[in-house]
Amino acid sequence: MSIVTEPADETGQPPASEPAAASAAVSAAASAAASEPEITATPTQPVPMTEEQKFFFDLKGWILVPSVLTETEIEEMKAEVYAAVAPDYKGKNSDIKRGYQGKLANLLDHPAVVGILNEILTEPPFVGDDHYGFRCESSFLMVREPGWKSTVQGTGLPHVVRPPQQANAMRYQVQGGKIFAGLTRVVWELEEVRAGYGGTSFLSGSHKAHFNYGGPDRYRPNISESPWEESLYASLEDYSCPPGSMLVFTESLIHAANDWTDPNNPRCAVFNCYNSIWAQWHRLNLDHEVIEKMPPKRQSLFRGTWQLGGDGNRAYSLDNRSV
Ligand SMILES: O=C(O)CCC(=O)C(=O)O
Repeated sequence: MSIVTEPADETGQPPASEPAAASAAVSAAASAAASEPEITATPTQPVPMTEEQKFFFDLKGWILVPSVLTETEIEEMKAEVYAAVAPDYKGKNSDIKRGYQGKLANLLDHPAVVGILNEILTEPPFVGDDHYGFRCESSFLMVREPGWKSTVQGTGLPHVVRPPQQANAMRYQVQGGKIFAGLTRVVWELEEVRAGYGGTSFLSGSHKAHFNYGGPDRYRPNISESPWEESLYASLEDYSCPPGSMLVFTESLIHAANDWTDPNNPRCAVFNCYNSIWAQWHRLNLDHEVIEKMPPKRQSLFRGTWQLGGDGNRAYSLDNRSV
C-alpha cells in the first residue's frame, strides 16, 4: 500500500483539481527573477502541512505529496539533472552537480517543503520573514537507468541514520503534541515512479520502534545479519507517483534503495536533506560563492549550527556558515 496525500492550499485544505498554488507561486516568482539568472526566487507563502499529512507522517514516517510541480518546472528541472549527471547528455555539460543551483535551487525552499518543515523541524519562535527555522545540509541528484542495480552493501541495505530505538540528536520525536523529525529527507521525483519498479522503500512505523531489528549489534544502523531479514524485506512499502511529486521521510525510518526495473523511464530525482538549526549530520560541501548568489532567505538554510550568542543566529554569512 502506498500513502498518497493531496497537496494543500494556503488554508491547509487540499485543492479540488487545480495545479498546486505553491507551484504557480514559484513559477511566477521565477519568471520575475528571469533578468537575474543567478538569483532564483525565494517563494514566500508556505503551504501548511495538513492534519492528514501529519497523521500519516507520524504513523508511517513518510508521506508522498503528488504532482507538486508544474509541467514546465518538471521539464526544466529534469533537463538540469540529466545534464548534470551525464555531461554528454544532449551535448551539454553542466556545473550543477547538486540541487543548489539553477531551477533546482527553487526546490530547496519550495512552499510545499517550507510548510511541512515548519511543522516537523522547527517551532514558530524560530521562523522569521527573513530566515528559515530549519537548515539544509545536503543535496544530491540521481538518475537510474532501467537495469540499475542497488547493492546490498550500500543504501540498498535497509538502513537508518541511527538505530531508531536509541536516543540521539537525529531521531524522530513527538512531545507535547509536536513532531520533531531530526534528520528529514525530501525527495523530488521528476519522472514517473511505479510501485514495485525501484522507488525508495520503507519499513513504515520503524522510526518509532522500541526494539532492535534482530542484528548482533544494537549500534548498527542497518538490518545486516538480522535473522529476520526476509520478513523485514517483505514488510517494506513503496509508492507510485507522477513526475513532480515530493516524498518526505524521516531518516530514522528504515528505508532502502532498490534496483530500477521500469523499462519506460529512468528514475530521475533530487534528494535534499534538512536538519534542525541546532544539529548537523552531513558536512555541507557547498561553496560560499554558490550560496552568496541565492536570495538572502534561502541563504539562511546554510547558516551555522548554533543558537545563543551575538545577535542571534538568523542570517548566513561567510563567517556564519555550516561547515
Ligand atoms: O536511493 C534511494 O532510493 C534511497 C536513498 C537513501 O537511502 C537515503 O536517502 O538515505
